[in-house]
Amino acid sequence: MATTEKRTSGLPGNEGRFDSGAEMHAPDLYDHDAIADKIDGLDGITDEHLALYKEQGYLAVENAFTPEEIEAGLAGLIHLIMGGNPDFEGIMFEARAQKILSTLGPEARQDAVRKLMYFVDYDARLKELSHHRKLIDVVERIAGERVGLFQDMALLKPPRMGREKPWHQDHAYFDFPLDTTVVGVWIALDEATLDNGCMRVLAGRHRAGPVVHFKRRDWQICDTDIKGKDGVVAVPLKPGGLLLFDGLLPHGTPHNNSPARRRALQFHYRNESSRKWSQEERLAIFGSEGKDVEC
Ligand SMILES: O=C(O)CCC(=O)C(=O)O
Repeated sequence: MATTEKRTSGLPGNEGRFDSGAEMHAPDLYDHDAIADKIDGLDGITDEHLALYKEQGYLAVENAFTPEEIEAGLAGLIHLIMGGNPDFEGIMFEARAQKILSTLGPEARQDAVRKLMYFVDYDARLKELSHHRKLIDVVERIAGERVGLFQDMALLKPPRMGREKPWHQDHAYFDFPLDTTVVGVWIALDEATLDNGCMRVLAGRHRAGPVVHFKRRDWQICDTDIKGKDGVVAVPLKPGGLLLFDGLLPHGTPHNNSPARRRALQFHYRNESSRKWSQEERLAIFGSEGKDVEC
């Protein structure tokens, strides 16, 4: 990988940014038809697996990172949440934490965070994960050329509180033409289970192209476009497992109703030869309500 693109979070200071919140999703919105098969380790990915990635739009891999690497990544996130790097401003808290944030101690404060954005330049441990040689090799095999990291975020679903990330295509958030290879990498830092909000994907649907998104509980695919569709695959993962997925693959995660944390990193890479689009070009494809949205 040659580059990390220069990115800014656009987020104001650590203390004041809250998710907008939303009503609860329908209880059956994330029902699944199957559980994803897993590959053991990034070294285990064969050309047949890559062909499967093209067909189904995702690959799930257990043991992609060692426990030490995951511990380092978590330590990096917690360091940033606790204000360990005063230059870092990319934290958003859960809407439900708004009234109580100032009363929270360090542990409880961590469980009020919804997400962190654009952090790899603020913590070497997180940067190392995003530039992990074995991971980049796999992403470059998918892209067929060198890739660059263009987005990094971490969505943490605090116990009981972590709200859903409604069904969406990540490409809808990015100003890149549709022929860009966008590869998402979602890394489990805790065990991600059916109960605490593991990923759900609509297998193979990336091949049918873009879906118009609307502002509902988020910038999202309408529930009615998902409900009753065959091919929903749930992707529970152990810590250190990861999901590789196509930028056009519809995916989402339900509310965390469990007492367990569900913390994850998400990196996005694109092929280096890709062009940029204007926001207007993106909105013309994915829907006009998606101005200035972020994943
Ligand atoms: O981590 C999650 O729950 C979902 C993250 C996601 O899909 C996204 O932000 O695009």
